[in-house]
Amino acid sequence: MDMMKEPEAGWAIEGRDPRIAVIGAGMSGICAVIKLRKAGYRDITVYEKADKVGGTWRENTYPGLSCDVPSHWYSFSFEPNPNWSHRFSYGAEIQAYMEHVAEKYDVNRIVQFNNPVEELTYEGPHWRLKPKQGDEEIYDIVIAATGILHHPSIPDIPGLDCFEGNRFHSAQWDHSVDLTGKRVGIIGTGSTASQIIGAIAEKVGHLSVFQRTPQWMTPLAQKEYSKPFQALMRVFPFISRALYYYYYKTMERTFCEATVGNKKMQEAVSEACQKNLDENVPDPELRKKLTPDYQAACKRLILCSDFYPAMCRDNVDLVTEKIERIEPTGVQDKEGTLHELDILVLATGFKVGDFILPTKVFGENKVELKDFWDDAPRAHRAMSVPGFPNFWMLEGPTGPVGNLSLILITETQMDYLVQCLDEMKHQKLVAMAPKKEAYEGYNDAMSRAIGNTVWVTGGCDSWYIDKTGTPNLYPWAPRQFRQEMKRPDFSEYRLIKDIPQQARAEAAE
Ligand code: N01
Repeated sequence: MDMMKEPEAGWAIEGRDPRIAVIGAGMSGICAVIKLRKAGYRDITVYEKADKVGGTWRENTYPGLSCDVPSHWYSFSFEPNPNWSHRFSYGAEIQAYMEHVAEKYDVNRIVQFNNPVEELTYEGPHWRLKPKQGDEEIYDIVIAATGILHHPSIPDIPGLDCFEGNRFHSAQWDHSVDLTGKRVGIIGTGSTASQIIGAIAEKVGHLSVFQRTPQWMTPLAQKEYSKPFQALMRVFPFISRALYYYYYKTMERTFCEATVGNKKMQEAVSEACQKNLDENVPDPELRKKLTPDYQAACKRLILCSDFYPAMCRDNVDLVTEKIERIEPTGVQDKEGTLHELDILVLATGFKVGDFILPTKVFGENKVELKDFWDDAPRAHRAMSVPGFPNFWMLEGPTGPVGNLSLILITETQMDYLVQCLDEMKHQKLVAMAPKKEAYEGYNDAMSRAIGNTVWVTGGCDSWYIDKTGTPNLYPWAPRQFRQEMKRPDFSEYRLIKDIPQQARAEAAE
C-alpha cells in the first residue's frame, strides 16, 4: 500500500482552530491571549523566558520606577482599574495590575514559564518552534510579543569589568546592595536615570551623574488619588473610561502632535521644558551644563519633577567630561579626574534593534530574519514581514506611535491581527504574508515622512535612530494610525490558498 504522507491542508481548510504560539507574557502577550480568545481562537500556547508575567514591569524594579503615561490610560481598555493610587503609576503597581489581568483572564494556565523560544522555522504552512525546554512543536500562527526595550545595553567602556564595587544595569537592579551613605555613580541621564537620580539622591552619601548628552524634561504632574475618589470610580466605572479618553485625547493633541511636525505644539513643549529648567536650576553654571543643544522631544521627552532638585543638591555632582575608562575604584574622566565609587549604575538604555532576535527565525526558502533585516528592522504596518507567512509581531519595528500608550497600540494591532485570522478562515487560506511591494511602499513612505518629525529635524541622536540613520518610529499622527489599522487592506497581502509544491513534494517523500 502506498504510504505516501499527505501534508496537512492548513487549519482554515481543515476547519479547525489554528494552533497559535505567543512568544512573551508581558503586556502585549497577555493582551494577545485575551483578544484571541474573545474572537474565538482558543488553541494558544505562550512561551515566556522568565518565571512570571509582566515583561518590562517584571524586569525593571529600580528605585523611582514609574510610568509617564497616566494610569487610567496605561490600562487595558477592557480592564479599567479604579484602584490606581496615583495619576502616574509606580512600577510595582503596574506589575501587580499585569499579574491581576493575567490571573483574571486565565492566561497563566497556558504559559510555559522559564521556556524561551530558541528557533522558529517556517515549513509552509506551519511554523516549527524549538523551545529551550521540551519537544519542538508545530504551530499555524506565531505572534512575537517580545517587546522593544528588553535587552540591556552595556556600554563598551574600557575597564568596566575591573570595577571592584557593585555594578549593575538599571534593568537588573541588585536590591541586595544598600545605597545608604554610599558613593554612587550613574552613567546616563535618560528617562530611567532621571527617575533613579530623583529617588536615590537623598539617601546616598554622594552621587556622581555621568552625562553624555543633556535631556529636555517637563515636570510630571503627579497626584495621589484619594480613597473616596477610588471608591467613586468603583461605583461609577464610566469615570475610568472618561479618564481614559481624556488622557488619550490630551496626549494626542499635545505631545504626539509636537513630534510629528505641529510647530505650534513643538514651541509649547520647548517653552515648558525651558521654563522647567529655569525655575528649578538656579545655578547658571549647572543650568548651562543641563541645557541641551537640540529641540525638545527629539529624544524621548522626559517627564520628571525630581531630577532637577536632585541635581541641585550638595551631595550630587554632574560630570560632563567624557568617561575615559573605569578603574577598580571608580570612573576616570578625560580630564584625568578619578570619581571614586562604591556602586556603579549603568542607566545606559537598551539594544533596541533586536525585537524577537536573538531567537533564530527562518522564513520561506530558509531566509533568516536577522539577515533580512540586516540590523535595520522593518515590518509591514509594524507587524509582519514578506517571506515570513503567518508570523506577526506586536510592538514590532516602527511600532511606537508618538508617545501614545503602548497598551493602546498593542490593542489596536491585535484587533487588526484578529481580522486577518478571520479573513484566513473566511477565505480558507493556508497562510498570509505582506507582499514585498506593499512592505517596501509602506516603508518608503515612512522614510519620506519621518523627515518632517522632530526626531529628525530636532538635531539629536537617540535610541530611536537605527543603523540607517532613520528613527524606528511611526512618522504620522495617531489619527492616521487609527484609520490605517481599523481594517486591513487585504490587497497588501499574499493570500496563500495552497501549500507550496515543494512542501507537497517533501511530505510525499
Ligand atoms: O535609556 P536611554 P533609558 N557613555 O537610551 C547614556 C522608556 N522608559 O533606559 O543621550 C555615556 O533613553 C545615554 O547618553 P546619550 C522610554 O521610552 C520609560 O533611560 O546617548 N553615556 C543616555 O543618557 C525611554 O526613552 C519610562 O548621549 C551613555 C542614557 O545612557 C526608554 O525607556 C521610564 C553611554 C540612555 O538613555 C529608554 O530609557 C524609563 C556611554 N557609553 C524608561 N551609553 C516611563 O516612564 C549610553 N549612555 C514609561
